[in-house]
Amino acid sequence: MPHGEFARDLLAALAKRPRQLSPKYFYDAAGSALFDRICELPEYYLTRCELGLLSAHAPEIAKHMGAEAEIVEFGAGSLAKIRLLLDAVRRPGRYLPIDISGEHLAAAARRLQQDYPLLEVLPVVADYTKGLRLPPRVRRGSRRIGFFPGSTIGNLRSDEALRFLKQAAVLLRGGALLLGADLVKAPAVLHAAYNDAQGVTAAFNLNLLARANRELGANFDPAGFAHSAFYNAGLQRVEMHLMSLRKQDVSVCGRHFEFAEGETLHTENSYKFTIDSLQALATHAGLRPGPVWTDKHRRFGLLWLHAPS
Ligand code: AVJ
Repeated sequence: MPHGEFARDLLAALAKRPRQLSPKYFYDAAGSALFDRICELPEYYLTRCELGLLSAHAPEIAKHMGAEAEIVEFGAGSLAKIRLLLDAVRRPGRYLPIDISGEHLAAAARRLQQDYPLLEVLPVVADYTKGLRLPPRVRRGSRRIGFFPGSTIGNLRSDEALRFLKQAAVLLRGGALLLGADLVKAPAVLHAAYNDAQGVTAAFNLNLLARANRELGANFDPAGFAHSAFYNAGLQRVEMHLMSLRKQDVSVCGRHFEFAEGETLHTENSYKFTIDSLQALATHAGLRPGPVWTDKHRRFGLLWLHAPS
């Protein structure tokens, strides 16, 4: 991603009230490494739960995918989850991981290609929340299966989520979308997942300021801000903020901004869903709900959503 976009969005976020920035800017190299550590935390059940569902049901999911399917992964990251599915697919067709971070994606795609020599791996550098064009299908009639794991859908506003699902319904016509999403649950469990004892999530959140300092020559004092994460029950979402601990001035790209004590920069929303709310949203987007896989505590859901032809 060009640095210009980060500068532009951060300046715009600081200029408006309330101050809010897209969570996509968490994921520079340091932020991606911190996110990988979050996935290993005892409190952060999401990744473990989803990996458990994927490995337990991979044979059944592979049957739904069919032979020589073309798998399109939205926001592909480290490409760990897809391996569980690829291992269960008899004849893999083509795999198109889509991510905004080109370097990260290219390296992960090379490693995957080495481990699955028969699979055609075709990385696509793009922002899948914007209009997305994919290379033509390998063969006419080959089935396209979308994969959107990690509850990344929870980072989108409801209008963005709807737009994404509508786009998926078109791109995957005749195939299906496998969607992983975090479910509404006891606030204490959610609170712990975003306020871990080791402070890794706090470091992940605060890295945004360090990134602005590194890339944009900003002068944020990371010690002058605190990690704040809480469950907003009315809106069914965990909110993350960076809260100014005192009145302070910050300069970014030569422009000055004042933070009052207690004022925040809103850095992320993580919406939580019910199976019903997800299926209703998907139906509204033109997808047709199919099988659902969930764990015994109903913490996380994997939904199969048909894309009609
Ligand atoms: C990868 C966006 C799903 O919202 O739970 C983890 C990112 N933020 N801890 C999430 C995240 C704080 C994560 N998603």
